[in-house]
Amino acid sequence: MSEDKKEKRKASSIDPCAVDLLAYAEQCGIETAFSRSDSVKACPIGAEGACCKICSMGPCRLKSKEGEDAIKGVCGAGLPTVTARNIARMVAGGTAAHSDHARDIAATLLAAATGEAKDFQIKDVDKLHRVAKKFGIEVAERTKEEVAKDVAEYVLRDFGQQKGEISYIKTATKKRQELWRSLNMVPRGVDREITELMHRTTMGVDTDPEDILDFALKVSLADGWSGSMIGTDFSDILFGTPKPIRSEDTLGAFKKDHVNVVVHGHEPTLSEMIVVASEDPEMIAYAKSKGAAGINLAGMCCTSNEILVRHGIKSAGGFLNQELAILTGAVDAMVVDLQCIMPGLAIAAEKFTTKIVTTSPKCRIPGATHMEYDEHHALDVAKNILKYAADNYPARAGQDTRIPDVHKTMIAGFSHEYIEYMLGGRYRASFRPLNDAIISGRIRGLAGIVGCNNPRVDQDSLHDYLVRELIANDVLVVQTGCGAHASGKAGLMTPETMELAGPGLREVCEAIGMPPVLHMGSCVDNTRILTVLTAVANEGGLGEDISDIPVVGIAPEWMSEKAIAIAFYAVASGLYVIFGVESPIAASPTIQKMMSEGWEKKLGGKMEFIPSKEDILAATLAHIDKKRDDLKLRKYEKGKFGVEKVLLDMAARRKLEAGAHAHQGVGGV
Ligand code: MSK
Repeated sequence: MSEDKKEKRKASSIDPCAVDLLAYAEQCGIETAFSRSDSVKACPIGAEGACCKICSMGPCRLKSKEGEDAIKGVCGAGLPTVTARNIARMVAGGTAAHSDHARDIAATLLAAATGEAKDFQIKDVDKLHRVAKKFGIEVAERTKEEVAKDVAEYVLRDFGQQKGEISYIKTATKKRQELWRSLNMVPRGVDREITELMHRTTMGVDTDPEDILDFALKVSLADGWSGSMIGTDFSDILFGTPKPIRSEDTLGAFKKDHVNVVVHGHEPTLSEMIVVASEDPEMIAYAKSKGAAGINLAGMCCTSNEILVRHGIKSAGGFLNQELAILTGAVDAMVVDLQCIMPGLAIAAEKFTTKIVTTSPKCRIPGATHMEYDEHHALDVAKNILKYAADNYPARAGQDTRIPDVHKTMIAGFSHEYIEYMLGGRYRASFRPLNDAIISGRIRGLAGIVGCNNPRVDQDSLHDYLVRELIANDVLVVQTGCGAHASGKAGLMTPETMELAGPGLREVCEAIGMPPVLHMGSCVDNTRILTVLTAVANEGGLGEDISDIPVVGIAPEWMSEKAIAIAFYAVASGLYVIFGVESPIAASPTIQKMMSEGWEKKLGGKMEFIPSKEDILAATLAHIDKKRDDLKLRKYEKGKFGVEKVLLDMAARRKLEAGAHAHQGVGGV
């Protein structure tokens, strides 16, 4: 190993379970993403967005000490064009991933409605009706299956539509819809926009950087206001809208004497069936027949978030924990669907008895066993997978394991519907109390801290710093994806965390009985944040649009193209978005300016890459305070609040609702 590599910072974690398992990996010479990130140097040209490889005249390395105008690719493309094209293609990739996930969920809803997927039922009829009404679909005197069929067919059109507007656009604020229409930014159909972006960015088509970025924003809206929103809504209809639920989130999720099965990836369909199958007495008896005490299910990444928020299934953590779970020596089967699944799983599994099971027709991994999921026989597939895991248990029985004895309680499941109920109660469900708390200065502003882990920084370190600092500064934090896992593992997702909050935020949390850090679900559930912010804007008092609200979106440890797609749709919706780690546009000051100042003028939102956590914090608070000033709200001062508003506590709210219950003669809370 060269001297510079020896001196290089070792990729590590602030999670004690990860630190112990990484030490074990090093001792045994087992490679992981952490060790590979130490030995594989990032390409400095590509990392900054300065490499063009869309044709074979290159790859062209557009780096020059004389500045971005001093060098061109063989075809004459300048650096801003190349950098814009590169990030635009990331948006296409991310939008394709979220939207293809959503397409499968919509197909499952349709199959459930027509009786073709008999193992799936429509669990949340209230949500089905709410979604149907958004699209003007009749619900009265119709069966849930009839309504679900119409809803699924209506929305499935979004994918292949060639003309018109995608369905959910009409749920944005009026002002935002008008802005998008004036900019020709409303997507016609998901597939059409992704295809056109790939076409525009191939050799010799669109070379105007601003035009490329504008179109990438349009594509991202097909993610945020179609693909991902469909994923969230339809998962709620099929499996239930999340409500707060207690669980745990650490690598201590395994049990030595049980058949340990990890479900990993993103889609909730097969994992829902595995939850059902794991509780089936026949399956438990089968596991016992193999010498195990039972079946222990744990989640990983966003599949974990899906079954965590609906069933309280314990999580073994986020993206960077996937190989570490195998290193515990306790996993009998890791069952994966798609997205964020490292091929390195199969390499790690070779050293243990763990079986990697791929299930999606879209995702195979050399070295894994493929047991294909089919929605028409979903429960049978789930049972076969559990049997396969149980059959593998005897190979591990009696062996040492390294299951960390670390357990962190968490409360997950804050859907936008529940937040509205939590704030106002069943009969007065409203975001008014949240708006009032921001107006009075008890809550300084809002932050969504979302996105991945990336071994180029210590696992969870940026998430943890920002969450703690922001709540201490009276900023209410919402989280999804692996950001939510970081806080879950750190024990920050409990009501007790209000001890760490500033005095105003703490008062609100105490009155409402909520943690200052809210788990809102998986990556596609970032659309829940869009829905909350749209409702906050429509509620009044904080401007007319998302761009007026004191709020910032942050992905401090991002790594995925999907994170870039989310950032683009968040900006297009009016948010200031900050990304940490590396900047894929660092090579081009023109593109940086376009995505910051340019987008702020055009869209009221902007995107910046800021490597230092202290600078991210400072930029977040400065933006929140600027938005407060623009709204002419009182200046935020810790511990000093504006106009006294009476916040209803739980007891007072129940009393009110009991009154409404007696009056209306219907079920109470
Ligand atoms: S799983 S996209 S590592 S958040 Fe949704 Fe986590 Fe990022 Fe995958």
